[in-house]
Amino acid sequence: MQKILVARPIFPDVIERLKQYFDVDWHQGDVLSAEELTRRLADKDGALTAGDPVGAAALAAAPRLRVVSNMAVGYNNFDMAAFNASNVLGTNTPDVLNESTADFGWALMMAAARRIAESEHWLRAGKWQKWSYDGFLGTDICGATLGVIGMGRIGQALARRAKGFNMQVIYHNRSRVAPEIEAELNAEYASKQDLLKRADHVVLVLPYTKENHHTIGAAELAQMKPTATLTNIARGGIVDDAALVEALRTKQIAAAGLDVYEGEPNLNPALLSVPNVVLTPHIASATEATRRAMANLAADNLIAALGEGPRAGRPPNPINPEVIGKARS
Ligand code: 8YV
Repeated sequence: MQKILVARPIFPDVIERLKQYFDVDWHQGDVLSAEELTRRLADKDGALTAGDPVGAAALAAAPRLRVVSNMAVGYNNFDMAAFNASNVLGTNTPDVLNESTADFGWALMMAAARRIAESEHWLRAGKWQKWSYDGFLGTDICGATLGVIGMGRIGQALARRAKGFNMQVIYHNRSRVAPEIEAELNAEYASKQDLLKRADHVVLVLPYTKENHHTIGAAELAQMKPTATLTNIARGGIVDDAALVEALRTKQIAAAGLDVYEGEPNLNPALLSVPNVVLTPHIASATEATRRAMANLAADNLIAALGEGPRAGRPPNPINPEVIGKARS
């Protein structure tokens, strides 16, 4: 039997599925350190990760390893140049999380715009004595302009929901989406600068790459409206968190909603003392149904990539399909 590592606690029934095909080394404790992950990968043919960094050193130390299946759509934790150089396949879990993640983007955006977390904390602290005409005034969603940065599958699902709120949708992306998608979403392409100036609510849904590092920093925040909100459901590092803290403190923008952070789970401590930001612990895809679908898809990818099951040799979501069938190097 081929050997695999499952680097994280996941649904036990998915582990049972994997055990039908493989000798499973299941790590259920704290997140593995880089050294420990490398050590546990050394004798494995495949692995299932969820955001764990896998780079050249780990691959070099695991000569049998042929596939690493990430239980996430984002795969910035994989050094894909190293995967390609070693002919190791990477796989991810796109699509199954689009709707849950888009729902969550709206929840976070609306919570920020309508000051839900901030007012709840105030209420819980026993500060509610009387109604006041100017208590927790927020920014409207309905009829406002939504600015989506990153118009991939999740960005599109997010934009699709804007119709019900009678919003104008503008978007920025590496390249324009197909005209029929623009028409369906009633979305107008805009330069990043134009979008930042015009949007009432900016939502980030782009993958993390070197080029996207600090897509939103001090200069970009300075271009936004003082009534605007910023929501990040993409990846830490796309926003310069220190610059955001400053912009929120000085009310350069009205509010923010963050699900992801630079250096998470160790977020910038200054964020904790800023009232006008809603903070959630990377849970945009976290519904029971979606996380189950992601875990099963990650398992499907692993099983197929290692030549087992009904799709043997044809994993559904290869990131670098060009290495399929090539010998390990
Ligand atoms: C994952 C995510 O739960 O899919 C992604 O890219 O950010 C989340 O849905 C998280 O990355 C853990 O793998």
